[in-house]
Amino acid sequence: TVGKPIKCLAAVAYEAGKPLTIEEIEVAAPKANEVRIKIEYTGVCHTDQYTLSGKDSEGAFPVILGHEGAGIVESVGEGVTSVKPGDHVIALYTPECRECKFCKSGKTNLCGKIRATQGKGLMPDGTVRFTSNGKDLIHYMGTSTFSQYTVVADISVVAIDPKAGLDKACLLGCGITTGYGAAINTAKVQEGDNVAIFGCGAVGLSVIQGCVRNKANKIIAIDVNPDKEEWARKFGATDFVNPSKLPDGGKNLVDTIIEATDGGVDHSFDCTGVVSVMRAALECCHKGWGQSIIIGVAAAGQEISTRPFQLVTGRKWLGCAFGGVRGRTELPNLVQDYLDGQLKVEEFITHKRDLKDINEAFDLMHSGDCIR
Ligand code: NAD
Ligand code: AHE
Ligand code: ZN
Repeated sequence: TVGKPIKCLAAVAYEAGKPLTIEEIEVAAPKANEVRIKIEYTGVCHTDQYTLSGKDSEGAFPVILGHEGAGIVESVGEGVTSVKPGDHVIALYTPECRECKFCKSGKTNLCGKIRATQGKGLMPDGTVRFTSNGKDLIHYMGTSTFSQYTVVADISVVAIDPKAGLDKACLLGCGITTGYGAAINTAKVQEGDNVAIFGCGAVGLSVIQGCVRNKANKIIAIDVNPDKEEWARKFGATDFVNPSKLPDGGKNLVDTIIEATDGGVDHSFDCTGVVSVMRAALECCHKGWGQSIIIGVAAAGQEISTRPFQLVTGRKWLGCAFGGVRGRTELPNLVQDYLDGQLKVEEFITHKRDLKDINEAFDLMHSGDCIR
């Protein structure tokens, strides 16, 4: 049977730097190998704000943003076998086709199958499923969760245990999985390691959670927002440094961390997207083996730098997207960890807003008491 378009509300970003417009849009039926999802909940991630700001080199408008969403499958196109109507699902901005060179390598979670069209805001066939007053709206990160209904590729969705509330599960669609995975999959933090986490938003707090799980020794959290100290300690940080409160205004941040850890940390994580912070994160690593993981997303045109000597003397600079997690294979296990009480998720939820008030959610992101 051929599905019908659905009219629903969505938050449309018409222009960089402007608030989202809540309006009725039309969502076309899923084509072959596509899935239409009724989005129940979505988080707002710093990356949505970054694209809305106009600093994303791939950013394009008008667009429906949002990439941290969960919902219920409404209908599926021809050939879809992995999910069915009624399934509770999380949308995946990092798809998993299991047949491209990347997926088959076993070395990365970065699936290549639809990356080119996804980056242009298009479905894999090069067209869009959203219109407003007859005009096309583009997709975002293959997910576009700031809409009551969205359409995604079937490789960009995973079914989960319906026992997990979708208001919680949506956060596994980005922030929590990203930080937790970076600590466990990418850095492979070991028992007794010393670590430094720069930036204590949802991503940084999730890195802390992964380091605690792997029994790290010193877990040093760094943030310029003093309100984040309480948050970092609640998630298991053993130390907190506010660079702007150091005697020298932060210039000695790297030395402070090196002194506190007998020569530097085993692992550091940038969860800010600020390139000067990325440099500090690398340079506070231990000579010979310390590694720094870049998670933060930096504005178009920004570049990282350090003295090559930092790498000559054995430090490593790494990075990851979505915590190195293969969504279709691994997310059901993370949901299970949450259900078993092994993974904190509810703790990240500080504010809830209706879709019509989504612009408030963007404003709240800048306040210290808002995590997600
Ligand atoms: P957030 O805004 O909630 O948190 C960022 C934190 O960094 C805030 O607490 C802020 O006070 C702190 N900060 C800012 N500048 C700082 C500085 N100079 N020194 C120390 N702390 C500073 O953001 P989030 O949602 O947790 O995301 C964090 C970053 O990770 C963003 O850049 C986001 O775009 C990126 N991100 C990347 C991935 C990925 O897959 N690689 C996934 C999710 C988010
Ligand atoms: N479009 C940006 C790149 C942004 C970016 O790196 N995004 C991450 C996810 S951030 C989630 O909050 C990602 O998945 N990267 C891998 C990829 O293939 O995009 C730019 O700078 O052009
Ligand atoms: Zn995100």
